Amino acid sequence: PENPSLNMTQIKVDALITKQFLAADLNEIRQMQEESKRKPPKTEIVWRNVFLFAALHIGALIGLYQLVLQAKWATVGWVFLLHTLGSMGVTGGAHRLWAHRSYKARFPMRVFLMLINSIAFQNDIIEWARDHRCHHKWTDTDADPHSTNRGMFFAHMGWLLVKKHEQLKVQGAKLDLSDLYADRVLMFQRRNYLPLVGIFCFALPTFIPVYFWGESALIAFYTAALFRYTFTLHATWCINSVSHWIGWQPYDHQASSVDNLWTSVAAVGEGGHNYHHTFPQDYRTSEHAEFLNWTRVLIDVGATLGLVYDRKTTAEEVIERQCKKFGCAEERAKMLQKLG
Ligand code: ST9
Ligand code: ZN
Ligand code: ZN
Repeated sequence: PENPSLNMTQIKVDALITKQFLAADLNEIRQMQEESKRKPPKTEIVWRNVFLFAALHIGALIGLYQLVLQAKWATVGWVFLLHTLGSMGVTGGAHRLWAHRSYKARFPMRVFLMLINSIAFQNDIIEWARDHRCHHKWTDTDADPHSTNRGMFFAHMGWLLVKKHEQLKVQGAKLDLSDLYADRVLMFQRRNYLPLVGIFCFALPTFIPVYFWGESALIAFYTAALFRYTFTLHATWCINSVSHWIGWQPYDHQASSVDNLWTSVAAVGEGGHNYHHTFPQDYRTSEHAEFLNWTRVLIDVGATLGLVYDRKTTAEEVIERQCKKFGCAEERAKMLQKLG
């Protein structure tokens, strides 16, 4: 059998040097962080979003009630499947492939990822990846769209309810996004975004339970569309709040990011956030085992099928050097023993 490591690229230089797209001057970042602490930014609420999210959450609560008490078992499974697929479109697609370029994917795989990404309705992938590159490059400054400097509610979802900071727009404009604009799959998604999310986030999730197992249309809509969409949003947002707050920091004690078991479970493998901020080019985004990283399993299956290649990992010597200099080797060993 073919050696799977053959189409992997091992990164052997220190992470801070190789962060493609992301390399920022550390002193400049410290200065920007201090500045954002000194001058708390003014908050300009976008009421349209406040009302839309409030309505969505009321719908989601009705959906949760129906899911627990009224829905058919097949609908419960359907909700779980849609959350998993939509999340993988975010983690495997928008995040690991497009924002970070941590592996390469052939056309059919990119189309698949773009379609399941549309289930999650989290802005089109180009916009998602632009914000995310800003988050990594200028973490916890005013140029970070969901900076934890502005509190955990802001980092979680508050940032989607207010105008963006001017610094984010100024700094973000300096990013090179040409790789994203050059991908015709992403341009297709951008041009057809509303019909795509209409179909994949709302219409199909409602229609399939009605057509195939006779679920009531209202129950299907509230559970598989509204509740499931809201649940996936919160699982994603937890990476910005909980995963910058409570957990392990074996790789970098200075960062706000942490490795957290629960966010790994809810976000199909994205909870190894201290590792990920330290080695953002690594397609695994953590050192945790497969059961805490289903997105890695998806990418590896893609590689077995010949649809994925050039998966980037980090060499052990680099991880060790990093832990010794900026983190803690004992904490790493203890965490991996506990979480697997
Ligand atoms: C959602 C996204 O929920 C969630 C992302 C989470 C990210 C998580 C990251 C960490 C996790 C990683 C692991 C994944 C885990 C997944 C787990 C799965 C379970 N750079 O935005 P506008 C400029 S979406 C440069 O209108 P406002 C640009 O010129 C939910 N420039 O700003 C832009 O024009 P254009 C559904 C930038 O007016 C112009 O500003 N979606 C940048 O301040 C205007 O942009 C929503 O709810 C930048 N980064 O409004 C929509 N940004 O775009 C919510 C902006 O033409 N959004 N510019 O180039 C909005 O309504 C608005 O964006 C706003 C700000 C009100 C928040
Ligand atoms: Zn982060
Ligand atoms: Zn990332």
